[in-house]
Amino acid sequence: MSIDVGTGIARILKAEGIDWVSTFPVCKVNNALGREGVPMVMMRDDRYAVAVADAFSRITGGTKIGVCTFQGGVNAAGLQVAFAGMAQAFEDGSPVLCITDGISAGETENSQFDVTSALKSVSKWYGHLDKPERLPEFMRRAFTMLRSGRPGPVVISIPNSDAQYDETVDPYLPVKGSKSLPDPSDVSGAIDLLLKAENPLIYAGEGVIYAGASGELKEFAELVNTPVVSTLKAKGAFPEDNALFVGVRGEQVNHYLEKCDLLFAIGSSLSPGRFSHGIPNALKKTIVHCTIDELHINKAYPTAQAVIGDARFTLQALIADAKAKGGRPAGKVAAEVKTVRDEAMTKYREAMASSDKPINPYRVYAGLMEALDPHKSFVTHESGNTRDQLSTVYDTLIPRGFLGWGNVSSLGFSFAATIAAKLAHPDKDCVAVTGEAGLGYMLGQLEVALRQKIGVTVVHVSNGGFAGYGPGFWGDGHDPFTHKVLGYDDVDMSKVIGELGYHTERVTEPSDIVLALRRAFEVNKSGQPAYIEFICSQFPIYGGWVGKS
Ligand SMILES: Cc1ncc(C[n+]2csc(CCOP(=O)(O)OP(=O)(O)O)c2C)c(N)n1
Ligand SMILES: [Mg+2]
Repeated sequence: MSIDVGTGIARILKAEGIDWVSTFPVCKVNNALGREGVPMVMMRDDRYAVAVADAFSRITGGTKIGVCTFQGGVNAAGLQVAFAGMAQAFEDGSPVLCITDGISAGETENSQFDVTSALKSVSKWYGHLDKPERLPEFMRRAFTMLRSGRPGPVVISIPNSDAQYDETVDPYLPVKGSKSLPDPSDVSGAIDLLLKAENPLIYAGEGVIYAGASGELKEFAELVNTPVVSTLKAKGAFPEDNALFVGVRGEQVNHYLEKCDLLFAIGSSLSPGRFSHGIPNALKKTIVHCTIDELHINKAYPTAQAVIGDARFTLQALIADAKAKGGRPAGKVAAEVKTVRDEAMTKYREAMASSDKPINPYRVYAGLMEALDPHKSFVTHESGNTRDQLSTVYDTLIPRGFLGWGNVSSLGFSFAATIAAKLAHPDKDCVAVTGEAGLGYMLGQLEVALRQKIGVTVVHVSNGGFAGYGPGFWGDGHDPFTHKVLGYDDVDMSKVIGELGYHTERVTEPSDIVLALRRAFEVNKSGQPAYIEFICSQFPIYGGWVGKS
């Protein structure tokens, strides 16, 4: 039977278990999605259309694929704005499917912006549907890539969504992702090195979360009695109340990265970026690198032993090999982790108990930890101090109880992430913690949560500027001319956002923090979003990243 490509896409998405698509108009397939009953979450700009779908894929660890549509073709206005979201998804390796209008035959080379080369630079695969009957082939390829190997965005561009094809010729059947097991001799070599090392350290990356391997990681770490550091994006991959958990950042992490003679990386590219650790004195250390992608081997550091495969299958094989070789004795490993961690955390724990006014931001984070059930909640940060501070102190007990993001951290993503988290887990309290800059990005999007009745909470650490950018007790600041905005003395954002229809509060008393948060989570239950403004001090103190040396 002959159908149009747009209808074919809608049916294929349904067959693939896609429950909704995020979008910003116009994209020509949207009408077919609507006609076929695929719900659309319409954001208020194209970057957020991508970001919500991207975040959904991250939060579900790729077990569900986020899908978005945006405007393309010769009038690629939407695509040019969406590009920011795509670049971010590509940078962070998120398996999101982006569908856009393609440039049709007879219209190529008409515009200045080169769509093909731009999209190729931010995707795992860019498929331009040059014949309507190839749609099943392209969609099979897209979903195979989204579910296999190293995660990354896939783009399908549709030059003519009205073009007809016969859907009975190549009937679409949903595709499965494939995973690979590591070479047993590599596994054995990795365990031999680990058991020989004096001070090994496990370095867990987001691949552990995508592989659903948190349980295996815990079993492995305990079997070989080795402390664990998680990357920002892997925060929560290892339970942070475990005796072997060192941290994401902070003096204790620096201590272990310096001290280790063997670094055992699992599910991380080991790329020394802006928001990750470098490995100090790497040339004097042994690096075992378990990764899904051979492009990461011998990338920034010489790899002593590579183990290539899916993180869960890899960990299962490592566990079996280490068990056969007797594991590692417990020794004083856990006791040392506790001592070093407690010492490093002392100043933050003091700040978390502070009764200062304006409120110390760490007291807000302590309030979040008190008001939220760590097994039934989702918290994410913004770019700026909220990232740096939360990733230093916020205890995460389950994978994606906290979403750390950003090899580069594009302001505004937290709101998209929180919307996606609530759509993925309607039973969880979902919170975005932001400063002024992130709030500025998300203001235009706030209407979406009201319209869609998505009960999320935005926590604003309101400190009147870009903390640490201007001069203060920490020094001169690196942007002394560009750090001030209208702050809480000038504008009452809780009134502004309250007028939109959010439940809002402005909190100045440290003792009100937990109660205000609880009230917000209560109204969230009925689908009303909340915004809580905490009048805070500028306190740009947090754990650092260890540089590559
Ligand atoms: C898209 C984008 N542009 C610029 C930046 C650089 N940047 C990072 S944080 C920040 C300001 C943060 O200030 P605020 O939101 O008030 O948080 P605070 O540091 O005060 O807690 C800026 C400009 C960025 N991360 N993302
Ligand atoms: Mg600020």
